[in-house]
Amino acid sequence: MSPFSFCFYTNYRDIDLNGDGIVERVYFIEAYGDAVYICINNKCIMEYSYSYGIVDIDKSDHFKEIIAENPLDLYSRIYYYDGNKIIKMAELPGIQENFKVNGSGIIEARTQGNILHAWFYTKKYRLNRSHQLEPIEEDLYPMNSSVKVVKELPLYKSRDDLSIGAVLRPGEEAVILSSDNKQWCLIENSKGERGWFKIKDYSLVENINEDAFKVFEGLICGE
Ligand SMILES: [Ca+2]
Ligand SMILES: [Ca+2]
Repeated sequence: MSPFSFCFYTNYRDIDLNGDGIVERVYFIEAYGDAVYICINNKCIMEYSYSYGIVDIDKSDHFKEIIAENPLDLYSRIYYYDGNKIIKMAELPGIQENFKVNGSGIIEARTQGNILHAWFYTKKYRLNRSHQLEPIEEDLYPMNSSVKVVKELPLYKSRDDLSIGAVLRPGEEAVILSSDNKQWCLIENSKGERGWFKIKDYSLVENINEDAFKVFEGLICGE
């Protein structure tokens, strides 16, 4: 029985979360303000989510996981139940519809980039041996943003070689192919010439000390 059996509880589901053949009851209880308790049987933890889903991140283990989503602040917390405790696994950006779960042990989360403009990439998280989700860091993430060059931009040959290679000219079309999401972007013009530009302070292009929104047309303003 719930310790809050006198309270109104919502969104309940009966499901075996830890593979022991015994069904657990999952439900919400309203707390105060925006807070709720998310509960499994008689164990509850405070949350700020408005809905939850149950997924199977790794089909080869006995657990199913709970995604508690907060659509206002656009994050989700992932939990599992070990038969005794509700255990937090990770907090991911976005809500359920931003996630892809295919049972392989990896969650893919559509994630907004940290530099240049409002672009999105897929960030992957892997289940580790402690049944926690850890991010998989990648060297470069695809961006594929089409832009028009409005200010001449000399490009560095590589991230290790800051001599100038290709030069982008005003009026030409280009595609920002990828970024490390920290400071580097790889761009290619329509002639197939490639090079790198370096970003600091979100959108300042270090190569010419000019804001990217004055260098390119077609970037998307973030919030
Ligand atoms: Ca169970
Ligand atoms: Ca599983």
